[in-house]
Amino acid sequence: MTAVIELIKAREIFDSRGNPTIEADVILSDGTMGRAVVPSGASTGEKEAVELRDGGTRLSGKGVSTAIKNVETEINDALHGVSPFNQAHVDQVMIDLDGTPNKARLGANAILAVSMATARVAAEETHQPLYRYLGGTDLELPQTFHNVINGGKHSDNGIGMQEFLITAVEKTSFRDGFEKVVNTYHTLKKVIEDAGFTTGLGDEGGFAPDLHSSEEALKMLREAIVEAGYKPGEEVAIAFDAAATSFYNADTKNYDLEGKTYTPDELSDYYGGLLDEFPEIISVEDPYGEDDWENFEKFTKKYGDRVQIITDDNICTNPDLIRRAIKEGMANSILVKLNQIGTVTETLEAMRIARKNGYTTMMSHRSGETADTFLADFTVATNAGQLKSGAPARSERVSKYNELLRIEEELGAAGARLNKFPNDIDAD
Ligand code: 2PG
Ligand code: MG
Repeated sequence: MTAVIELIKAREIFDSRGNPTIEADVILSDGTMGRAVVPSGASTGEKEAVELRDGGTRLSGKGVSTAIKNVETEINDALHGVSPFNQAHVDQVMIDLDGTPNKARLGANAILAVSMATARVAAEETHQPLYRYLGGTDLELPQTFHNVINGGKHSDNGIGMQEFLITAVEKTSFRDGFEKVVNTYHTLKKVIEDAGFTTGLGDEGGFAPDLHSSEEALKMLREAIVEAGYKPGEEVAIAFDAAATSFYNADTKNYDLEGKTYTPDELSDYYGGLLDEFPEIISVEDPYGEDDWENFEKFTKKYGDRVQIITDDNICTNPDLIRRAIKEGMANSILVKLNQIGTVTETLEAMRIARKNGYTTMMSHRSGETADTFLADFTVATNAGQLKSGAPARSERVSKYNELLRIEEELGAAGARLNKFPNDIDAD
């Protein structure tokens, strides 16, 4: 295993929203190649590493030709002759080369594409699947959460909260759980149609009916679960990502949701009411905005024993921010997105800190995705426990689940470990 990095190429391809993104190829001295593509978010946290876009008029300013140039010149030169097997070193070389705290100079999209493609080529070189190369042995399939009603910034309807997700809690295998989700998804389509709404899809493959409230969306989810023949909460449960930054009013410090204004305390009561009305809700993400740590923490104190509370926009997979969140008791779970921080190594660090401190981890896609399945392998490799990758529809979402089906087959369906929500504590 003496092959070293010989050449790094990059190109501009397009994501599921028709926006440009970067694909990188890392080629070793023996000709072996690893390829990876980076995704892109819509509800991006302010503290996310910088996605370098060209600006100007071409492709509405979203082109990534500067980031590609950075890969093919500076990054290519700095990594020439470096071993692909030392991921931490490869990532550190790029972090140092960039020299900014948020990867603003070379672009987190440029750096991450190379970081992921390096892991891929190293796996390829050792003739192992990516999940095995990165994760070794004792791996488990995640609990998956599926965004089946899209609101907020992911659709044009009247629903203020961003994501309404279903998850199969009772299952005998990953496939069994996924089939329950698929059955519920198809039933949901009928429920929405019968109520007289259209069944067009939002950015993450979920339906985007023009409902007027989040409560209506939750009612439809429950109806779909029941009509599909499952017990809400016991067999198929519900989660939501409020993505509250998108309805936070920075001037008044209140929240403007679906035509009403809530003070932070009123919003807490509103959520509390939803948890009472829908006891099948087991996980809540971003109930407060990204500059509202205080109210986020208050919410966790009040409801943290009852449901999983995930912080996303506030911590952006950033190890330093995660340390602060843990110290202040902000949540009890973190969302993990590789492109929020920009390297494989820093993402692993973020997860390690969270778990050492009793936080659960949920791996996440972005609303702008491609068919790249890196995320599925990475979820298994890190024993993340949970993954959200959108509805069981549209290839850029389903590609990850299909990869998990393949991984389960490889690990041996019967013997494959399955995470039990929230973090295996009730496993026998
Ligand atoms: C989120 C993500 C993924 P986006 O807020 O959790 O669903 O959305 O990629 O648009 O930031
Ligand atoms: Mg989120």
